[in-house]
Amino acid sequence: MKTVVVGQGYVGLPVAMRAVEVGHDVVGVDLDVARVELLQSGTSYVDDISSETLTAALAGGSYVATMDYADVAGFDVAVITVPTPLRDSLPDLSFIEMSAASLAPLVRAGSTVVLESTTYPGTTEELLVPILEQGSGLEAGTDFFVGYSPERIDPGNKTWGFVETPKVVSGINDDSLVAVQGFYDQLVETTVPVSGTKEAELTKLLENTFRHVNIALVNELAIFAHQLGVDVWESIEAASSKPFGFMKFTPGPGVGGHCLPVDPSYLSWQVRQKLGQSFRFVELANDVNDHMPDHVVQRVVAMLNDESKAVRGSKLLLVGLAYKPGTGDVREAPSKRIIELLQSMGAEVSAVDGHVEDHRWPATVGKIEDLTPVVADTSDLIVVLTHHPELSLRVLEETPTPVFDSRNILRRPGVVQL
Ligand code: SAJ
Repeated sequence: MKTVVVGQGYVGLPVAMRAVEVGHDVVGVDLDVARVELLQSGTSYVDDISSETLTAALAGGSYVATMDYADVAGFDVAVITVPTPLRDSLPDLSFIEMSAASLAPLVRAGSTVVLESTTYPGTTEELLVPILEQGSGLEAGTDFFVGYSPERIDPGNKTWGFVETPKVVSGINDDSLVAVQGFYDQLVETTVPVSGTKEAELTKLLENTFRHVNIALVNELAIFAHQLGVDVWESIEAASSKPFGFMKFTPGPGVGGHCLPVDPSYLSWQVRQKLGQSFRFVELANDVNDHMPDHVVQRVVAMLNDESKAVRGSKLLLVGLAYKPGTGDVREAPSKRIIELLQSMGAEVSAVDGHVEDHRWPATVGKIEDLTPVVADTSDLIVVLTHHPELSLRVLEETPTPVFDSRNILRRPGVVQL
């Protein structure tokens, strides 16, 4: 079986490698020449895929990385795993459109095309199908099959990898569902069929909107609990003792990454576009989460003020820039807005984060290689934003420098919690 995976990022490459593992001939397509060159050289840039796995796939002749759709000809199944970002706060489906237009002429009778990218309900049937039909001259659902299966890749998750995570599958009609489910049944342990592609598209948006809204809830709770003099962290921990009907979320300096700050807005955009109504939960969650960096800065200013220090000229040390622990990904990370605000007030900002590579490091922020006692003691204030697993807390436990802890990892006098 010849499988094509369009988009070789943190979602597409694991799909491609799994297809290789189950015996498919796989073509990985990406429009980023640097990525294709790295893949062709056997160098993986995706945390969950080792270069050894990639090299073995290349050596075995069952994987090719390319920018050239000529290599795609004769495919049986094509999986589209391209980004669906926001552009000026609006959904940007251009990568799906370009991929579909490139695939369409190569669709044959009996082919299957599956979309995995996160998008609003209706995209598969209203955007993808017409492009494929127009470019192939064939009829979707009859001559070839089309479906939607949301990605659930959680980078770095050692428990729930691609194979172990149940995969929701759908088709534009029954024959398409059979084709799509048949494909994924070869790759993953469990497939979860739903009646239509719109239900599958909504499933993914529900999963991430659920998180986004609940994170916003505890963020707003944290703001009010602080003003009320109540320890919200202790209450969240206590609520977590409830063995049913509760799911723990924790406050933070904001919501980063390529999923949560983006996906729910696809839902609220569609509701506004198609129904002329506002999806208030999403818009409120966006507002609360987007303003957490401003709240962190307000708390930092108050702590400096308690020390009779102005922000201007203060040496501030940020611990953690990435959007969550264990990754060097700084996309939409709260640290970006926090840095902007602090530097606009004249603070001298440096940071320590061993996960963030140089090419992703903010140009105006001093890079601290190692969190030593001297570094901590010579700062005017320390702000904990992300708690990477390997971060040694000893220096933070022992320094006399005040610490603003947005992740509740320290409990001692002189440390102020979010
Ligand atoms: N965050 C909080 N409090 C929380 C949880 C998260 O402030 O209680 C913040 C994080 O610090 C981060 C942001 O929210 O800045 C997003 O965190 P996340 O844990 O949701 O991590 P993501 O963005 O990598 O989300 C991915 C999603 N996976 C996919 O979209 C396939 C999400 O659906 C997963 O549930 C999530 O990983 C996961 O479970 O780790």
